[in-house]
Amino acid sequence: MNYPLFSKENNSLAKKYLTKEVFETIKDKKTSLGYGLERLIHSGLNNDDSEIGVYAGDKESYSTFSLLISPIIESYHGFTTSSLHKSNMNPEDLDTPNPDKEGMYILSTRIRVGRNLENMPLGAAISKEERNRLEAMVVDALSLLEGELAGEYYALDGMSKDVQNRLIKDHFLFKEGDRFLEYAGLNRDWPKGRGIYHNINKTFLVWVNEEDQLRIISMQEGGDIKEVFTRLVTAIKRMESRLTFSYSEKLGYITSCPTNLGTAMRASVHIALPNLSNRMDKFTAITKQYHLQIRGIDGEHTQSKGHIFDISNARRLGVTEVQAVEEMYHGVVALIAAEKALD
Ligand code: ADP
Ligand code: CIR
Repeated sequence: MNYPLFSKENNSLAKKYLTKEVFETIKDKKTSLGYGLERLIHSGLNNDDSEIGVYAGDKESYSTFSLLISPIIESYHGFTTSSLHKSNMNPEDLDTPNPDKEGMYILSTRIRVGRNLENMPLGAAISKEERNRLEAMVVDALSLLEGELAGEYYALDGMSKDVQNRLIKDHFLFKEGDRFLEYAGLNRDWPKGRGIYHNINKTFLVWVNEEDQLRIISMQEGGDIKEVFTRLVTAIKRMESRLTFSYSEKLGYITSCPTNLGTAMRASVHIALPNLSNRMDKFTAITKQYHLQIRGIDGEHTQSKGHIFDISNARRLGVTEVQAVEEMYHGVVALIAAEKALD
């Protein structure tokens, strides 16, 4: 492999940290599965608007290519990869009273985690057979869920376009044809092996074999963050009685994209901020101070509509799950106060 020519417009962390010196040291390395540098950076090299630009093919990618990935992780999460990551999923420790009791600003709250199974390649390097086997294992674990969490699994293969599009539009299902995932090899054999589980009310959902093998999601209308968190934790614990998730002491839960390592948790609200949306300087000063990420109404790489934004915690590694949710909470409290002050 020759030194890759990232375009001038490319501002990804992959480009930033793949210096000629780093390249010379890692260019011929491969993980036991045969995952190499070319595949690792393929998405970033071909999507000039990538912010990160790498996708791991397996847990080993993080150590084999640490010269490149560790600075990316440290830059994104603000956490050194030599420290230990800590987990805390105890809902009793979570202090997040509803920041919007009158329901003026927050439309809905959603918390998701990414998970991948131990001893399996990640999605970028998984085979069709392994992916199908994994889907069956997940469906089997989901059959344990009872009460409010009880639901059904719907395979993407065979789902009508109408149903699929409705689920996407209503924010329940992943979109199709994401170009970042496409170049990472994460969309191979689509739609086979992919699907969604949800309970009757669609307050608990699991995506299977998209960017990560599992995205476990709890969501509902309004701003009761604790209820959303508690439901998520209950479901994860139950699923863990049958599935072992890939985890490392330093990197936490192993995920395809380094931005999701650690808690792999993104806690978000859909929130209407008409005043702040006309004061982007103020808006971004607050999101920066509170380590928040702003996404559009249909998720990552989409635009806001009707002054509604998706506001979530940016950091996932080096904070516990409780802290990640509380980071989002404190930021949202500050945003609502700033919005009110502009009335
Ligand atoms: P992920 O959250 O898994 O990183 P996306 O950013 O693509 O992926 O979001 C997935 C879907 O979840 C999108 O349809 C998005 O609008 C929806 N979503 C995110 N946060 C919320 C929320 N607080 N309320 C309702 N839907 C949400
Ligand atoms: C990028 O580099 O901008 C994309 N590959 C997305 C990175 C963060 N998002 C993610 O993990 N879904």
